[in-house]
Amino acid sequence: MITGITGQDGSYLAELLLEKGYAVHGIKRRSSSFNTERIDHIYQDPHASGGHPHPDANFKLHYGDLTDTSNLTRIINEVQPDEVYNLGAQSHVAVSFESPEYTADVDGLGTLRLLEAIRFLGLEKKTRFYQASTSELFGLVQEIPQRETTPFYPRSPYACAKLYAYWITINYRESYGMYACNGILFNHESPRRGETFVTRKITRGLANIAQGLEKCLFLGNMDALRDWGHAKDYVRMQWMMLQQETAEDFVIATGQQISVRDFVRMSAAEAGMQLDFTGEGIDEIATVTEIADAEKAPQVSVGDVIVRVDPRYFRPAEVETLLGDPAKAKAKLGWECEISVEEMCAEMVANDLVNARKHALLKRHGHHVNVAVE
Ligand code: NDP
Ligand code: GDR
Repeated sequence: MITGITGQDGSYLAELLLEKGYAVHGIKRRSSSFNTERIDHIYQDPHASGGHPHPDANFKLHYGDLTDTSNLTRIINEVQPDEVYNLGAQSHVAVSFESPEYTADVDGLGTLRLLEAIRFLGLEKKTRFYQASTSELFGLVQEIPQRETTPFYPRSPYACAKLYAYWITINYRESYGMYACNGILFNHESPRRGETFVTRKITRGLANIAQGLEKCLFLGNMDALRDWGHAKDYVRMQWMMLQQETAEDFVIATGQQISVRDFVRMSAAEAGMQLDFTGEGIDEIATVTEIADAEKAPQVSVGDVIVRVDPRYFRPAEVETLLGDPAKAKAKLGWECEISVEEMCAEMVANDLVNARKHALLKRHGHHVNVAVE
């Protein structure tokens, strides 16, 4: 059973588990518009054959919400899951400053609701539990690189909620002998990454600029340093963590970090443009110095300013630097990251260029194109 099945990680994890022959149950939220775009390709329409519905398709979705105890308890009772992956969350750090109480409810108490439902239903010896913990717990870092023993210093309502979830997971393991563990995952991205997280905002924004759909990308703190991996590598580790003899917590990271600015530079190169960064703080800009691939970037000229800073994207308290040490995961589980940040960036830009070309074509034919930015 996967909470957050409609999100980036939920979609990759569902694919992985289905490949392994699992029956996968996902919890999705009711939404006024479709929210299953990331999993539509694996969903088997029960009516697709035109005849009677197939009741035993391996992939089932249940309406639910991490704020709704009775709903979660009912679904867990129905499904009797062997493994629960709690990936559902209000996962945006900046948004957590706007909605701190909701974030605490979903990300903190939501975890307790699942653990307590498992215990209440007498499943504590059957159901294994994975908690999506985060490098945001390290916040104002106390040690470089960060490992399982590094003290936490959360810097946002999101991180504070996830701190509660981290400890309540350990508490249920120690109190009730549950197989419950935390994956302390550093940032991981992909073409399925939400459009308002910085990597996807950059790859999508630059692809749109290259194809003439936008003029300029506005970002916040370009000095922030992150340890970025690929979501596919990280969901493999989520599964591995539930297959051990005893439950333990693991840091999952690449061990390399780069700045937001360098991710912009790398993405621009993938989109056929070379950039020069000048100015400091809120006056920093990126100017195009060369068009290396005019087929990718037909709508951009040398001298165009295509990235600027907007202080609106600064956070009340920032996490400036994160760098993980995945040594324990490598030693104990043999896990290693297979996709580099350069390969991931290339995949993301290629995907966003395909989308941008489609949108540009529609626009040329007079259709309205939504290139919403945030
Ligand atoms: P996403 O934001 O892409 O997905 C979050 C999922 O949670 C979505 O399916 C969303 O539904 C669902 N959700 C949100 N609120 C609720 C709610 N109230 N009840 C039930 N479901 C809800 O996140 P990722 O896939 O990137 O991350 C997965 C998990 O890992 C999250 O818990 C995140 O905090 C954590 N994490 C992520 C990292 C990363 O770099 N990606 C790193 C470390 C931890 P909907 O689609 O309807 O919005
Ligand atoms: P993060 O990811 O906060 O690390 O949380 P995000 O991509 O939002 O920010 C990374 C860094 O980039 C800086 N930044 C901007 N961020 C956004 N979103 N938009 C901008 O315009 C912008 N400009 C600069 C940020 O200030 C920050 O320093 C992600 C989420 O997936 C969490 O759920 C997860 O727990 C952590 O990663 C690990």
